[in-house]
Amino acid sequence: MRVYWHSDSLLHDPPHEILSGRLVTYLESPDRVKAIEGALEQSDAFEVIAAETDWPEDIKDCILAVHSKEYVEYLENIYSEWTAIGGDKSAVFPETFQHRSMQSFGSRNTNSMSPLAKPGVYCFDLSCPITSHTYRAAIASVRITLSAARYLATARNGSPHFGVFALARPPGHHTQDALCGGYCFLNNAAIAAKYLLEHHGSKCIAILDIDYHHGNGTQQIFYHNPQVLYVSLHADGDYPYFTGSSEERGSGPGLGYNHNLPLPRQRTTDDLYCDTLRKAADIIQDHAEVDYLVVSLGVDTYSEDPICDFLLTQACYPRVGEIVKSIEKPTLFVMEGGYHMETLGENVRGVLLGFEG
Ligand code: Q9C
Ligand code: ZN
Repeated sequence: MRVYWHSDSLLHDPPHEILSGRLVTYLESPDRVKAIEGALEQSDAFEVIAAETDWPEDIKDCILAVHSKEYVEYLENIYSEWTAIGGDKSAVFPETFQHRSMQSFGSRNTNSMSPLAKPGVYCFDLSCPITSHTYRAAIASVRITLSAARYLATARNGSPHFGVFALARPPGHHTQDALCGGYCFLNNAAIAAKYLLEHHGSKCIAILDIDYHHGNGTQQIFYHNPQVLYVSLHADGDYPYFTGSSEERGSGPGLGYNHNLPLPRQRTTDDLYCDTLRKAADIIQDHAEVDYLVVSLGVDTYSEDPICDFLLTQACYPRVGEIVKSIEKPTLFVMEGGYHMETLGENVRGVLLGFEG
């Protein structure tokens, strides 16, 4: 299986985040990519390739098909604006959040706002510090994902379960059209889905999100869109807290194209997880019009993950890959979360080898 990565994605390296009120070392570290790459290189089954730096299609247009222009300009410029007025040089952090009850005077143009105010408009938590290199790393992450998507669309062989892995970082699934959070700045999976629809003649994409956390960003981006079927397995009642209920089914023309399968924290075992994943696979197979599968791959479902509460063992990951394979679609795996450094690489490898099986 081909694996795409890019060294620029390591440049995003904030010193800390605020987790449950504590200032802690940033969990979503560049070492994650190195650990995964190291594990994949140990197997002949993978070929690790650097993403193209010269993206022929305009990468900016692919991003703007998902994210607002104002938001992308914010990501690009906020670090220099913030440091120019004396903000801490290590990273931009929100100082306040624009609560919905503070919007009663209409939405002011954010251009006129203080650099101290803007993060409160474009960010929803304290896990998205923006450093001098964050924008460049986020663009690299998109580049990785689009290179993999293009390979999938152009080089797919006859095999019904042809797959490619985008070793993307920073992750993406918490980013909405104009809002970052949860270590995510640009929604790689969503941008890839749009790209396959707009540049490779796809009629319908399924996004299967198996990160531990609900992909509020991906859900929001496609909530009204029947061309993107979003199916998510995630922890009930955990971060990002306000989304992910099974009652969220999509809206307008998108009604019926959003499926949330929340699972209990502390009680989700290998068997319960795989049974539920098979239900997700059935939902996707009920939509015969799906021509590509994008998997938002998180392995923060592992029992020892430092911020998560499922009980999965390492033996579960090849089973997960096998169930994804059973969907029988050309499949783009996109890296999302997973924070237990000692097993991160092996667990990702387990899923991919289970798929190749
Ligand atoms: N107690 C991804 O896995 N902090 N993002 C959560 C939970 C943010 C996770 C705190 C977690 C974001 C891509
Ligand atoms: Zn996660």
